[in-house]
Amino acid sequence: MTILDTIRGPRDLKALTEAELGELAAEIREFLVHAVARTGGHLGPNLGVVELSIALHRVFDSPVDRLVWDTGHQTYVHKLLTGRQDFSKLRGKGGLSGYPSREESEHDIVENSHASTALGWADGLAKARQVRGERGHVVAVIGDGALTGGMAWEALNNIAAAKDRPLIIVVNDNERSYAPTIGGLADHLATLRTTDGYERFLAWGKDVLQRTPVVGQPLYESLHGAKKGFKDAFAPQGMFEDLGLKYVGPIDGHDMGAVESALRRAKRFHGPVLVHCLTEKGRGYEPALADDADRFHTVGVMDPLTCEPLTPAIAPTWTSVFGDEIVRIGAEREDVVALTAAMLEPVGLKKFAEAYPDRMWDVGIAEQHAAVSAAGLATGGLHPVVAVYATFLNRAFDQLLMDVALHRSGVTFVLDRAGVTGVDGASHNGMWDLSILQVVPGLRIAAPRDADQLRAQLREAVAVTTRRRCSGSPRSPWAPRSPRSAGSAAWTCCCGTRTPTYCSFAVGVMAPVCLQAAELLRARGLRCTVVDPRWVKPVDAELPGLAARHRVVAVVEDNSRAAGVGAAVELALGDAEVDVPVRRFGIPEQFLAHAKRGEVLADLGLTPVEIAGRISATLAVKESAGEPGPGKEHSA
Ligand SMILES: Cc1ncc(C[n+]2csc(CCOP(=O)(O)OP(=O)(O)O)c2C)c(N)n1
Repeated sequence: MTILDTIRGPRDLKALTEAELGELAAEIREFLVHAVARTGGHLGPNLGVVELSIALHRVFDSPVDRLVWDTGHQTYVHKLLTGRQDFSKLRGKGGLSGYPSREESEHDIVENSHASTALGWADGLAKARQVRGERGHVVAVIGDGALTGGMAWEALNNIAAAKDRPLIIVVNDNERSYAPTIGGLADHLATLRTTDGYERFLAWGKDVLQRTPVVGQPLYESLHGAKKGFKDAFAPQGMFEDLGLKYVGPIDGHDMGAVESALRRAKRFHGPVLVHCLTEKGRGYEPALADDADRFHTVGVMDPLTCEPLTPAIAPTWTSVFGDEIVRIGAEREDVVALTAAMLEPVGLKKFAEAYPDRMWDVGIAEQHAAVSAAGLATGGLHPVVAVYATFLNRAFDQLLMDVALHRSGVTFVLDRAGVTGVDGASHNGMWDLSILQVVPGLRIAAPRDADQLRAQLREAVAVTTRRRCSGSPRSPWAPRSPRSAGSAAWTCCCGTRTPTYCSFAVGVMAPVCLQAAELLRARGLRCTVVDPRWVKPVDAELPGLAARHRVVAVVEDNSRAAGVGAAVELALGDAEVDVPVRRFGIPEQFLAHAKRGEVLADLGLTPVEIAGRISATLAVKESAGEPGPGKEHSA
């Protein structure tokens, strides 16, 4: 039996000896490598927080003390220490979530995996404690990457304002998001990292000066209360202390004793305090440490010894299709520039960055800034391409609306991982973009159905906005969206006949699903037209006329049914006085549990069989109501 086997909850950690704790850390790393290799998931970030997670659970009493993990991708160790050791179905249907989950455990508070929110949550939790007169600590753990997000700074501003409200911020500084963290904050953390002078000086002062007769104690006290300028001579605590936070660090995040003693000091402090821990992403696993591109931030199913992938490679991925095409466009067009919010490689911009380093910016986890900066770049005469995961564009909605669209800035947003993404769970599905973006005036949205369309529509987006700019007419943002799944959903045929019964508008990768549904219905004698509208916003002016020649219109999208393309089509038909019923196939208003994309789509009824069944049921109802039957001539 291993020590890990004996850990049923945080209490079991408290009695362990130093040697046992070291052994436990090694066992956890071994466990993580093998478990995550079997299912895929976040490996590097978790290998980096083994000691930190153990120390947090030894020093604090979760769930009475509140531990909030920013982003939550680094909570596998926390899960292991809080009674969740069955990783066999991690991120799979019915298995553990890849992020914190309230359903799973009372130790999990925040399950939103969008970065930079932990400090805001902690601020609220600490205020609630104060107002209700409750005891207990509030601790937020945030990475140096997440700390680049503007929300983190808004929270810091508020947290620092209450000098008497205890709140502990642990900065897990591994110097990286996926890639190394860059920017002014990263530079500042780097400076702090190299200088533990002040804390050491104080420790030395306490030890030596307090033993020095007569002048020792007063001198120590005056040094301890010294002004910041003096402190800066020993260590540039700068920013955090200027804000009004007590700064403790930097601490070696893999020295469990040092982390524990820093956390105990922080716990005794009656105000906001920041503990700066230095950790190593991928710690203890050689293949990860050797991969400086992203230190195994996320891995697929792989052999833990060779790191060879064990699932068939998807080639080419949508991301790589975009990545290659944008490099070609970059060669033809010097005004095309690109931005990423700390996800250079995941969104496919690495090759562009290598080819045109002066035309590429990683802005940190700062989607809002990316959008506004892009508006500035466009106004300055360039054509910015902002590549983000669809789910993270939610963050930048106001900026897209007010700074990009209102100013008719020629910006192309490329929405990676649009639609149902599956295993990353509720917060990672890109299932809202087609709804929230419907209301943005002037914005055009493409939903490419395959790799060729993605290339073509990316070019249309970049070219048209530029042409408009040259001609002096209004520019507008464009947003091609592409899913996570393979980029080879070939558009093979269209089942249109002389007198089609129903018309199906297939949004992007739902095209093959619609074609298969059409085949099933055709076998039952129902004739149909399947349409790929390509640009799903605005609704093509010809679509109402086309719809009018059918008895039912079905819109199939892997986006929310509320306010999505289906709703827009319905509106367009209504405006054109076309009285044909629209059936919206999409995602109901709910958050989706983690499972494979195919499983999620099946549960939602977004399969050819389900769609065909529902369309034929609608037609049957119409027929029994006395309308012309399938195949009969119908005039709308
Ligand atoms: C708003 C938002 N944008 C992008 C991401 C994608 N993302 C997940 S983890 C991560 C890097 C986080 O870096 P850091 O906070 O330093 O944690 P580490 O992985 O290094 O432990 C990013 C960019 C996200 N989760 N949320």
